Amino acid sequence: MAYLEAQMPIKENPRSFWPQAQTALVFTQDYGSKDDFPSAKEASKSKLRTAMYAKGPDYHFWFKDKLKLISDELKLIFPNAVFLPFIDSGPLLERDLAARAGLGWVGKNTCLINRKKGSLFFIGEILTSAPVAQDDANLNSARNDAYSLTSDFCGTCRKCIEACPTGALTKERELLPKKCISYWTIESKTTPPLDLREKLNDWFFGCDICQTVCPWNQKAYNNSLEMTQLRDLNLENRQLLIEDLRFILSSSGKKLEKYFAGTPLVRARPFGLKRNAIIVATNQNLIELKPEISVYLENNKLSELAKWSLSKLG
Ligand code: B12
Ligand code: SF4
Ligand code: SF4
Repeated sequence: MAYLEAQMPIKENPRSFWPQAQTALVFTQDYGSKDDFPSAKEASKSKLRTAMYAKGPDYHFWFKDKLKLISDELKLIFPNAVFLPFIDSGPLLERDLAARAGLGWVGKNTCLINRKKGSLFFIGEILTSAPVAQDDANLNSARNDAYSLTSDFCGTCRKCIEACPTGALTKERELLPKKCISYWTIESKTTPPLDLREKLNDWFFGCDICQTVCPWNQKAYNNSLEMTQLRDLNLENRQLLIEDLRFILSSSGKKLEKYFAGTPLVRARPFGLKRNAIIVATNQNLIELKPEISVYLENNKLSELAKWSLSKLG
């Protein structure tokens, strides 16, 4: 993630790149209930354990489209102003902007948390040259509201830090990406170090643990969020998981790209999907997949992982 460092000067001062930016309008958008998305219904049949945000279509498109629509409406009202929508990939500190907009506080798990909504939402923003017109009295009361909203409501709780299986939350509000399951299953272009592999458990793409253990999310979702570290599969689900993983291990890169097109999972690319499949199969002790994994003994980038896996599977 070298881009994070390269983008730092713009993140520190967005106006250095967009001198016309006067205001940031900050939005949050729930991941969406699975039923909202026909393709997500398909995905929910899968037994691959993916982070909740990745169960629907790729938010980079649908959330950006929504921000574009709002920008178009605003342009009608402020024809001389510039409106620039961003979601995720822009060089902006989105959680920081959202906290400053009064949408929540940065929790000890480093996520932006809202007292009513929890943290299971995306953040997007529109930078604009239009100054927000407010008289002094309104501005002061808005500021007061924002400050009371952004107070830290973590208190003495440390559930997220204690539950993180890899110790990625090294201290309050500090995350070491190189230990985070989300990094190793989504962003990384290599295989994880030996000491982390078993800790990745059955996470195929992303990780939700430090959010699902959070009382603010349990409250927002009426205590319905799954919190298990490693799923205990019944026979039927075990068989279904084997089929999902077999498909990934035995499909060509092109086939996988086509299959996952339009979902967040394409970001891991075929290499990442196959790497993740080998790790999940090993951690779930799916010995039935040994023939499919053996094929990767000859693969430049995955042979060491395949060897590790086969030695574990016996
Ligand atoms: C790189 C990245 C990752 C990396 C590294 C994460 C990291 N901590 O930096 C990895 C791959 C590990 C990752 C994981 C996840 N990510 Co991510 N990620 C990003 C991305 C693209 C950049 C983050 C960044 O700039 N990091 C660099 C450091 C310097 O910035 P920072 O950690 O944000 O810290 C700043 C602020 O937090 C602030 N801050 C810190 N403490 C405090 C305290 C106070 C009081 C205030 C005001 C500010 C403040 O100051 C810090 C320095 O400026 C953002 C999108 C974006 N453009 O912001 C999404 C983003 C942060 N990710 C998001 C999500 C959903 C996730 C996952 C939940 C996905 C998953 N389920 O697997 C996990 C969560 C892991 C976790 N516990 O945070 C959402 C967060 C939504 C939310 N409610 O908070 C974002 C905003 C994407 C989006 N547009 O919705 N992610
Ligand atoms: S996403 Fe998972 S691995 Fe990353 S900090 Fe949270 S609990 Fe730890
Ligand atoms: S689990 Fe507890 S400490 Fe962690 S973010 Fe939620 S409230 Fe804060």
